[in-house]
Amino acid sequence: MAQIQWFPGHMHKTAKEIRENLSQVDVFVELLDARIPFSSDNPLLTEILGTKPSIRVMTRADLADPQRTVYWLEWFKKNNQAAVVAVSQKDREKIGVLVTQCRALFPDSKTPITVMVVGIPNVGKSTFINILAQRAIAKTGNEPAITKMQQRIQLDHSVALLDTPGVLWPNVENASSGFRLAATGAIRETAMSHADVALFLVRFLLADYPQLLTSRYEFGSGEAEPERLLEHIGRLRGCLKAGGKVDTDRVSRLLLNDFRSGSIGRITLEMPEMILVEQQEVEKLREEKAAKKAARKQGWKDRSRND
Ligand SMILES: Nc1nc2c(ncn2[C@@H]2O[C@H](COP(=O)(O)OP(=O)(O)OP(=O)(O)O)[C@@H](O)[C@H]2O)c(=O)[nH]1
Ligand SMILES: [Mg+2]
Repeated sequence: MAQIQWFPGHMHKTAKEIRENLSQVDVFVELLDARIPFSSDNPLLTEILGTKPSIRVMTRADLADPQRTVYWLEWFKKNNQAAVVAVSQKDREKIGVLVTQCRALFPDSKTPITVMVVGIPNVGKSTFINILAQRAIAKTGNEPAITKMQQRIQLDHSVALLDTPGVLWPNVENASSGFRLAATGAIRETAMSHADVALFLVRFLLADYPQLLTSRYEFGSGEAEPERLLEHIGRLRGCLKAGGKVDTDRVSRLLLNDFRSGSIGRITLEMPEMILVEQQEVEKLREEKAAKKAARKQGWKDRSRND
């Protein structure tokens, strides 16, 4: 499976700035996407934040499968992760409480505390800040890389918020994670093939949410195969090219938009057990790569000895 990679210059800059400003930040609020709790958990950010106090919040709970969200919350708890809660942009009160909790970590502080909001692109950082500020102070938008630089927002006399641009990581080793990040909208559209991402999504939905697919796109058993189903949706929705052939790019974009807006239903793309299997595969690939590299190196040594 081809890997999707997207790590533009401003992300390098953001990661560097977060590192440099670490001493000025009191608490981090790290946002995860409830539809991809693992793939939205950026190891680069985890490494940068180190042992600084942080609260982790799953956003877009309104789009995620509620049962799976409960499962993930339990899993995070069992695995001793920093406090994780699930919210949607409608949960204004719940989001407000989070800031009170941040502030409570520093009961003796005479100066305002600084809370930096971090996370992958498009996860809802600026929306989260606007909810707290009760006004549209940070620019938001339904695509990644809307926020391009840090922005400080003084919430009241006791808390200042820092909005940051989204950060991915330079090398998403788990190819499936790359596809899930693309499906949820964390990766710039130009960095991926819509058809590849749509086929990945259809394959997953056929396995995990067949009933949602059936009720949205009315199809029979003859179409229950990813390529044929995409073709069927294309015909159903009139995504056709001149000559009547299905426009694969158009139908792929339609499917991705349906998924992102929640029109197919509430869907969570990953579960802890599935990630465990994937991680083992990633580890295997990593070992194979290392063995190949070592063999190449040995080959060079042997050749130079014989020269
Ligand atoms: N359904 C739903 N949509 C949300 C939620 N939170 C944010 N959004 C939407 O997600 C999109 C991205 O939100 P932003 O706040 O711009 O995301 P961001 O993390 O600041 O994005 P970048 O600055 O580009 O990294 C917007 O269209 C929001 O309306 C949520 O809880 N539920
Ligand atoms: Mg933003």
